[in-house]
Amino acid sequence: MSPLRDLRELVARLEQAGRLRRVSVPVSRDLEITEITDRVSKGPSERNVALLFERVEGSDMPVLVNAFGAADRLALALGVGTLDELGERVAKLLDVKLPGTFAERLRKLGTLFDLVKAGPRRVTDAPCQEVVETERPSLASLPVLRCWPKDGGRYITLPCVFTRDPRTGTRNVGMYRLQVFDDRTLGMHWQTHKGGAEHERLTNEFRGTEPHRTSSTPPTVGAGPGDPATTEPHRTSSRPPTVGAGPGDPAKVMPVAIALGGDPALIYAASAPLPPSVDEVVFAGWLRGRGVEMVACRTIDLEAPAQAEIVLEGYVDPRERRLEGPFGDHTGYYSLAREYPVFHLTAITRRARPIYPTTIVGRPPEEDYWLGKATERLFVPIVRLLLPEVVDINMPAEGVFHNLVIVSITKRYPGHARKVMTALWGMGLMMLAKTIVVVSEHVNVHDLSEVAWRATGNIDPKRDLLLLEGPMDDLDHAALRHRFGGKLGVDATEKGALDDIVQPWPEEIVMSDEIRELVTRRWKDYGL
Ligand SMILES: Cc1cc2nc3c(=O)[nH]c(=O)nc-3n(C[C@H](O)[C@H](O)[C@H](O)COP(=O)(O)O)c2cc1C
Ligand SMILES: [Mn+2]
Repeated sequence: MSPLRDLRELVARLEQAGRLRRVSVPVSRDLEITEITDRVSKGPSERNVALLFERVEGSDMPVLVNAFGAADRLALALGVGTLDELGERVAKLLDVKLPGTFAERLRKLGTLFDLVKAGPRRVTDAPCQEVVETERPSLASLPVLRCWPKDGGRYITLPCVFTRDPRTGTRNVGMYRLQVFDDRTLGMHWQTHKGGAEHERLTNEFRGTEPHRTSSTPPTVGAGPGDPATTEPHRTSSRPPTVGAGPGDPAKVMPVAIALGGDPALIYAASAPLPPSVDEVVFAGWLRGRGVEMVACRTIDLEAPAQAEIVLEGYVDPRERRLEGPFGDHTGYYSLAREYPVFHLTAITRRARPIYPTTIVGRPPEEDYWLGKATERLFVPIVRLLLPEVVDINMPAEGVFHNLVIVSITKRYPGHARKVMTALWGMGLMMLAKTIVVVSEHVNVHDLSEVAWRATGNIDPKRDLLLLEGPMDDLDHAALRHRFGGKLGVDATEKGALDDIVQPWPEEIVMSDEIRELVTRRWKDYGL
């Protein structure tokens, strides 16, 4: 299957597969699209389809939602048969053992060749720049949704946010929601543990120094983010920024590009917790088997995906903060209003007739659960590289990623489950996991009924619970304090001599094979 290039190809493929419905009656972007999407996402699997709203009140742009909201649709978007194939591809890539036979060596070369093909391709003629608005650009034409009744405003929910490390030029792409403050200003909700926030801190540390340039060609339109004449923010809001002097000083701001739509693999990659040294654009290119096409932005020194529907160019001033939220979040609760950075728009570039992609988050399961599932499947082999005792991992919808991680292991020595818990808490964004349940290798981590049975029956709370404190997800409303709180490890493995138990561990009840076969053979005779 050839890799998908953009949202249009995704829409066409989903439609062919009968997994997309067009809604042609007029709908409101205020709450109505959310309620429709929420019902579809939580309904029976036949009803859980991608939706293309063709007539959204107040905008000419159709709205695409729930395109990634099921295993089969996400697999289709990422060009694999099943999400498990993602893990298999990573496992193959990570296999660093020197291959013995010539045929194996060739296969290995093929895998490396995939990586070479993954590099981004620079283009000059880009669909995302069919229309370029640099004079008084405005967000007003976008059908940005108001998702839930008590939201603090409208939110762009499926963006790819591009930033770079001011010292090295290393790119980051993250999916961070954006609150519309006015036609030229957005709240930038990158949480403190994320790549964009780190680039912002680095920009702050490096302020006063010459900004780092990655591209050899200077921006072609406009005088760059820092020219006070072009970027003095146009304020329509009554809430001025609360911290910092006026934005716009070139040495002190960071350029930011926000892409809406584009290569589906890149949209997924923006949501994936890759290590900071891994460029999401290269990763997306590897996923789709062909480098992502990138084009120079017009008013800032960054690149944007050429196949995007819409690109918002602008900058963030690290000294500026503004109240963002509340927002009905993927925890099922409203996240509280807090101080976050602010994005100032310098240009909009777009296709002539763009599709506006968005998503709904709320009480699980919603679309984002499936994006997380793809990450879980991809990361199992990466975790196993460092923790070979890990057999499988499940982060169920009910746990909204960080609340519950279930992991099965091959237990070999005293304290082994604790070693795995503490190692996971030290690995990238796994640091945010609140509860880690460790079960034995034979347990199916995806069977929540089995896990509940083992995890309550196989523990003595005095012996098998590990309680500690550490960094917590920004959105955790129950934590001791914001971004810091308690963590629970549950060792639900079977106990034995390794664990120094004083009463013998009983045997699990299993029928003999002989009788099972007999009953299967005679099943019809019983008249059941
Ligand atoms: C639909 C959706 C919305 C998200 N919104 C946010 C957000 O507002 N802020 C945030 O920090 N992370 C958000 N995330 C999670 C990040 O995208 C994720 O942690 C990713 O790893 C960030 O990229 P980074 O690791 O390069 O920072 C969201 C994820 C999804 C799927
Ligand atoms: Mn990243």
